Amino acid sequence: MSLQAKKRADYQPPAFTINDVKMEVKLHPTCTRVFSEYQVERCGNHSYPLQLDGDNLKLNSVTVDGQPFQDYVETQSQLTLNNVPDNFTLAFETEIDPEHNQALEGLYLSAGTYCTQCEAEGFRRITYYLDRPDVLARFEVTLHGEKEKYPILLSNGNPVAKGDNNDGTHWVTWQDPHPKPAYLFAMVAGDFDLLKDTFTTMSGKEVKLELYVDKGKQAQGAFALASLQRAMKWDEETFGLEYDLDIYMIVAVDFFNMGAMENKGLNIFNSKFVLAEQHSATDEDFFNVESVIAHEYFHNWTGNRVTCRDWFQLSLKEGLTVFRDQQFSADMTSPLSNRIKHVRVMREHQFAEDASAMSHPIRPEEVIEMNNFYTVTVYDKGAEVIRMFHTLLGPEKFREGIDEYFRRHDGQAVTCDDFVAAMQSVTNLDLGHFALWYSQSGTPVINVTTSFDADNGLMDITFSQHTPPTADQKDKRSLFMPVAFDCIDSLGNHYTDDDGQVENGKFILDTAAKTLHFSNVKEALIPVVLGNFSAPAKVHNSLTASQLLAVFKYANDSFNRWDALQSLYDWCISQYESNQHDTVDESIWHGFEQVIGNESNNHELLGECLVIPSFETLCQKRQLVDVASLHTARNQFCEDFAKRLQHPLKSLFDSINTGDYEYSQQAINARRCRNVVLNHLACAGDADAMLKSQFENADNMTDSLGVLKAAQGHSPALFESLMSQFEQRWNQEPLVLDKWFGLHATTERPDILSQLSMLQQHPQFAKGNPNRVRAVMGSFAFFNTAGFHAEDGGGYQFVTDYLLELDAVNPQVAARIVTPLTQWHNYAPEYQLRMKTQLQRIAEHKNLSRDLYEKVSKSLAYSVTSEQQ
Ligand code: B3K
Ligand code: ZN
Repeated sequence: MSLQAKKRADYQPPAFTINDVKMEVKLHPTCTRVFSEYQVERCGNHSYPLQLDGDNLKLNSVTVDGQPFQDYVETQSQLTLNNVPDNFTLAFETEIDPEHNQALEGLYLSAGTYCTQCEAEGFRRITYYLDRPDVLARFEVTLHGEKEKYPILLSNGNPVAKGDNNDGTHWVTWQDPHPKPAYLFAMVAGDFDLLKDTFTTMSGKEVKLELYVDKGKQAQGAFALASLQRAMKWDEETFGLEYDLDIYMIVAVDFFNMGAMENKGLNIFNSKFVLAEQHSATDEDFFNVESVIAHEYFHNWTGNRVTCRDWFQLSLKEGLTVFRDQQFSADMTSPLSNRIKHVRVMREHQFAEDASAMSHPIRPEEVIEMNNFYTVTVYDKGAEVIRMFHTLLGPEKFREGIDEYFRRHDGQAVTCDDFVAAMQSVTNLDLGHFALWYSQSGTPVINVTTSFDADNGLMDITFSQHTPPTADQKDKRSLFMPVAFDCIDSLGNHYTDDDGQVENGKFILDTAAKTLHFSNVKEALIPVVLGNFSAPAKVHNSLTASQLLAVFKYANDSFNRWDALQSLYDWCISQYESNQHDTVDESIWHGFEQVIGNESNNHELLGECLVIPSFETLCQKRQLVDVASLHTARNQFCEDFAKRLQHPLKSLFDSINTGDYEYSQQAINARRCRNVVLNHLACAGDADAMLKSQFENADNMTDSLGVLKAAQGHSPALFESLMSQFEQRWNQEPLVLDKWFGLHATTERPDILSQLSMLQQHPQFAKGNPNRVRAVMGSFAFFNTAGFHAEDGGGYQFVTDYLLELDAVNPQVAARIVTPLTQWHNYAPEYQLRMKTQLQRIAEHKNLSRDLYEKVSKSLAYSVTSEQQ
């Protein structure tokens, strides 16, 4: 196992390429045989040997141009063939053991289904190959399997032949006409229910759509199929992009390391992002299904047709595809809730990653285990960078740039620089400077300062930017960012700057500082900064409580309005932290009351604005957090909020009539708002009757879960009894049971560790099932603040003990769940010490995976400077 980092700067083009691949796969649980035949071509004039990647394969035979070949060396991770011709046919046979493959990479057999996961470097677990994204080949695959157990045999492209063998097995041959890198390869064998439909593309081609789900789950697949059709249409209308094969297949499986995978023509999905119907799925589940279905579909152009030259360029496909799915979801649902959802992810998780030992630019410079770099930085900050292109260029120019990108690079494996160059070709803006976003890590901070000259009616507003040093990079430069800006006074009048630097509601901050001047001003103006979160930055804009309430009332941008309330909540909680509860005075409570009263019909806005910032978001605005004191302050504020505002909240609750279940945006907004309010009412106390009544009458999962969440923190006895009813009802539905596991794991109670142990003993818990492990251990580590950060260090130790076992089974999932421990730098010294003690235990563990090694060793080596604090 190599623990050496690979560096972006060391990229070399491949010495050989493979143009055509023929594979014959004979499925067997413990001894699957793979016959591979490649047309290999030497690239350029050199005499290097051919080095193929492999991972734990058993090699049975090798031929070159049909002749037995012996001049090779085999190691655990490579097959080196010496003295090969310039153009030749290489054929060999390897053996693998899918049943014991619990890492769920390569070919694995879980719950009676064979399936594959090859991104990033899983194909080498199936056969020897040039397993890198810049080697593109045409694939033909013949799959053989037992006919009775595996009536369905799938691979990429189109089925071209099939037949029966005389030993109870059958076979199907698939051809994919589009050259592709091996990470997009897929195979599936199993027995499924099938949902079928078609889509006629804008040029009139009929595409077959096939969705494969577990037996008996057909009714839960309809929404996903309809989402696919919406995504196909949207991509034609928005980007002019059409699908390019005759068939598009999606298979849902229960054992999957992440959300889904965009294999060419054969997406494989975690069933969590396919199955949805009103009784068992929440509105959020429906939303996620639609967005992940769209994301994987959009990859067909941004990822598959134009792919990445090397894995350092991952954001080329992921940032762009996340941006595309965000735009799609905004068009299908609600732009505001979407934007808020994404900003929450940025603030809670991406800013935390920037501040941690794992900080990296959206295009990382060095990597030990590629699977560790499917991060919120590469994905979500990557999407923010694409969004800034969109903001800076405007939608038309952005589309022109995208068209040019496809015109130049369709069928190629390219870099982020190629993307920027295509965009640059349609604009006069200096994208050279803008491109710093690809190489500079860290969260920029925009400081807003004002000076008001009352005598002359003049006001200056200065914006200065700096990016604190990060673990991976000390020196930072000024970034080029679009700053959406509005300026108001306390009565809601809007002002424009004297020099017209603000154009179309934004200006460009591309230097260390910039000042806007205002004249004829009668009172100190209120700067309203970063509308719609126009750049992935933190803003320090010290507005008073009454100014924040004015922003909520008068700002043009709904995101700014929401954000003003978030800042106000944050400020109130900080007053509670320093025991100055009284500074949160009547005028502020009255302000909140007005928010509720004035917007009572705007369920979308209130559904977002009445959510108090999470503990994780609050952490990002604080240093060396004393967990217990911030947690207590937040809880106290929540309680006061609920009690003081109980009447207006109750009237709001009563005024929202959600009616019979309907999946429409209006109904979703109403349910969301009602459940947010329900949570406050439960916090105020005496709400058991309401909770019970909603639980008993709910005709949908959103409302049932709304009750459980509200009862969880505020009505322990009721929570227990509802949870056991819930378990009985949903015992046979794995996705709903995951919610039950997750609720238990996030309940704050003194005996949480023994609860967790009991959950792990539950007959339906399995260490090999990533959804279950995430529901229990992931939920606990990420979201059970009191339990995970318990002052005796028991929470950290519990997670560590588990991770050490899990690492031997599924290192990818273990490396995800270790994340909260690696973010020790955020907390007060006594917490840091306890967290590092556990990280040290992991570091000392024998046979640690590369995945955990990379994250834990970096985290332990990190020393935080005062500048970073
Ligand atoms: N491209 C895959 C992610 C693969 C993760 C490998 N560890 C899903 C997606 O982003 O669409
Ligand atoms: Zn993706």
